[in-house]
Amino acid sequence: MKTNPNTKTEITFEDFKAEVINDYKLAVTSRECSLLGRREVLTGKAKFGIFGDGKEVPQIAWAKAFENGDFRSGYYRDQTFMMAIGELTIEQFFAGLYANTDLKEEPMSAGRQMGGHFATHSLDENGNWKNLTEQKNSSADISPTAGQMPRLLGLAQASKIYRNVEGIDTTNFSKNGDEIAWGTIGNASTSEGLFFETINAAGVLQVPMVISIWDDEYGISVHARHQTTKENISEILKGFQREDDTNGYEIFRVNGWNYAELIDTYQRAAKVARKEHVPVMIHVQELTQPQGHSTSGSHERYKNEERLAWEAEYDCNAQMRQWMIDNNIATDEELITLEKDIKKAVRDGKKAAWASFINPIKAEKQEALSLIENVANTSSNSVFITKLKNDLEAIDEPLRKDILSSARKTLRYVISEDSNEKLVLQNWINSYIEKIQPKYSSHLYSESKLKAEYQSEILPTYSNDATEVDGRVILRDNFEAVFNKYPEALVFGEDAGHIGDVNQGLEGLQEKFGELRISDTGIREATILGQGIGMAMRGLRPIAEIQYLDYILYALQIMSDDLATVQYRTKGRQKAPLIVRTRGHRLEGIWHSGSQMGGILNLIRGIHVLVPRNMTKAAGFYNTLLESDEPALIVECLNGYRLKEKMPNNIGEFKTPIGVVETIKEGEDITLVSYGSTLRLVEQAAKELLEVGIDAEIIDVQSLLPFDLNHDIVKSVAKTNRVMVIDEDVKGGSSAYILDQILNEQNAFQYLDSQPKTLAAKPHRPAYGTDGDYFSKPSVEDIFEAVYDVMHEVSPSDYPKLR
Ligand SMILES: Cc1ncc(C[n+]2csc(CCOP(=O)(O)OP(=O)(O)O)c2C)c(N)n1
Ligand SMILES: [Mg+2]
Repeated sequence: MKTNPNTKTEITFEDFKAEVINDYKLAVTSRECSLLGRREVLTGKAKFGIFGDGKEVPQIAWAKAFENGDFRSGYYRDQTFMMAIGELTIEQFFAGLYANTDLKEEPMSAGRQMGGHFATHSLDENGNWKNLTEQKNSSADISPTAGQMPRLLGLAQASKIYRNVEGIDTTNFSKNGDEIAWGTIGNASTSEGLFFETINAAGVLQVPMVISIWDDEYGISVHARHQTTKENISEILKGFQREDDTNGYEIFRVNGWNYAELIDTYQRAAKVARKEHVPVMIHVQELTQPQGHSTSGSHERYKNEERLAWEAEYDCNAQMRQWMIDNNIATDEELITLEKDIKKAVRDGKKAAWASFINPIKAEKQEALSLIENVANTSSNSVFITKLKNDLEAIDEPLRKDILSSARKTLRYVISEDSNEKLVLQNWINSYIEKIQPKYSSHLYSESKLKAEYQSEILPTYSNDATEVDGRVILRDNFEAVFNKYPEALVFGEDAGHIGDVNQGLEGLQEKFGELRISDTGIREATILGQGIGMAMRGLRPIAEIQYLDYILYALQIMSDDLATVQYRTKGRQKAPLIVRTRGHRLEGIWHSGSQMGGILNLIRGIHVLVPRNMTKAAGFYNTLLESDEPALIVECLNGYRLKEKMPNNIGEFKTPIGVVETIKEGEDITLVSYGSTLRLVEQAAKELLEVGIDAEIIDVQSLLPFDLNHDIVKSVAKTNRVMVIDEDVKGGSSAYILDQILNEQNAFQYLDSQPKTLAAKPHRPAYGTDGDYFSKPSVEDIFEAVYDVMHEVSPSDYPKLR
């Protein structure tokens, strides 16, 4: 049997034996980790555990086919695979369970994710790409079932791009596009729409993706008969099998306890996918779950005696063990000794992991104790403080919460006392929070030198004879410059290819740059997003187009759960600088007016949200983002494509800064804050307000996330002493977000002479037609009257009641 695809000759029986024994060792080590891991949760040392027991053997077979440069996009059962590729040690496994915040101890997420969520490092400590072709890669897991699927598609597509698009520097990312993206998913999770959407898309795109379905017949307690038609996912997906004259899949079925067949299957799967770029599905059946789903329950509640007996017999490790004995690879006695040694190694690893988790915290506890004691010794409330100290001291295995909570409570007993000891404790608490908080809060955004905020503005410049063109022409010409400048940039979406998008911002570009870079996709927003995430994780610069902002809701789950958390959940060791392009605001009707900004803003912290008021600003944002390493959503104004703008002569070069507002009209009486399409109405209302003697200042936010980094809005409010936020989202949506920023982040309250106001749309979706819009969203008259009312309150005599 060949177990290494690169080995041309058959290996000797002795070599083969050694390899099998090694594999078995790994399977047993992983199993011991699962067993002990569960105990750690049940005894309270860890909070939650979800393990890979019952899925060990197929993962070992898979790891043999997994090469440097390949990527995994999987789920919480894959611990054995991670161990097999050398990316998870026993200590690291337990460090994850304990939530060790030290990335060196817990490289998956520095304790941010619960155990069982795996990742490798694509970036070094400064945020620079490592050479991904020289390591085995795992994109960082997320918990939502099937959420790994859209990204998997993009990881696979990257190989196709690297193989077929010329001019890209592939050094760190690809060798001739030979990399496979390997996915895993549980049988029950194949019920999710994301699974089916991805399967179809990969069949269309013909990308090197191998998806393994770990089938244990259950999804927690729910049996396959409630999950899958015919209770068999590969049976119902048979139609995807490629035929002589069609695209499609290679589909394999194999039993998860059959070591030899598994190895053979994975080798064959790898060959097809790697060479031919054909997607492969491996349905791994007859798997078990020896300890049940997770530490939250026990499977005896829902599996009958017969099933439990079957699971005991067909446990993949037990089957492999028996196979080894039957084939004279090892004796029962030898295996007993081996298993005993492994038990000890896992126990030792667990102990070491616990020590490295708890010892630093114990040291912090000692520091706090001595400072609290010092305060107690000098305070008239010594009794109470000493009790706090004793309570903390009694906690043998403290958490940071215990330490900080005791220290902070101590201060309450010395509110009206002054002492040096109190000062020392106050300073310690402040510096402790400063030191510890980033362990939990850093890297929501990039912390590298390529952070988008660091890109400075380059203004558009104009020649004397600059012509006025439709806004979409500026975008189009800018995109052309972008695709010339960055061979790794590509755009895809519904109608984005052949016709150059529904508003022709990409007109003619497919002819210039080819179908791989300017592409049409199916109608499948979630996987359009996933394509972008996966390709961005492999060094490309994708622009994923969502045709209308209204339909981003289909992709919002993936943006929120996956894209927005990439940097955070890996503590900066992976990135996906994807640009999501969409268009919205102020068109027609319930599903074509794109105003749901509040929902979006609150769900995608971690992604920049940019709302340019015209196409020159929009083009400038693309140029800024392509020089940075962060994901962003750009919402182009739907009604701006045909409005005239002056054509700049530094197309592709000018940059709109991130997080910087712009004052588009100066005024004395009130600051009006808005963005996007609504600004045009605000400008009109401001003109009309001038006629009645009200001089409003107008600020275009431009960038909702990040928001006004220079705090320019409060400077305006300090001058006008009044503020109103106007937008077309519902009340409590983005206007509430903006007002919160102005009041709580910028402390504008101290400058206000009038109540700060928001003016937003009606709570229902916008009705169709001109009147539908007028009676649904803020109109020029609404804005005029709202502002006038504020001034009426200030001076009823100057501004008598309108109505
Ligand atoms: C979107 C979503 N819904 C529900 C859950 C809760 N949940 C976690 S695992 C799971 C069952 C998954 O079963 P399966 O896909 O068969 O994987 P297995 O655990 O059996 O390996 C469920 C319902 C979740 N994590 N995400
Ligand atoms: Mg299952």
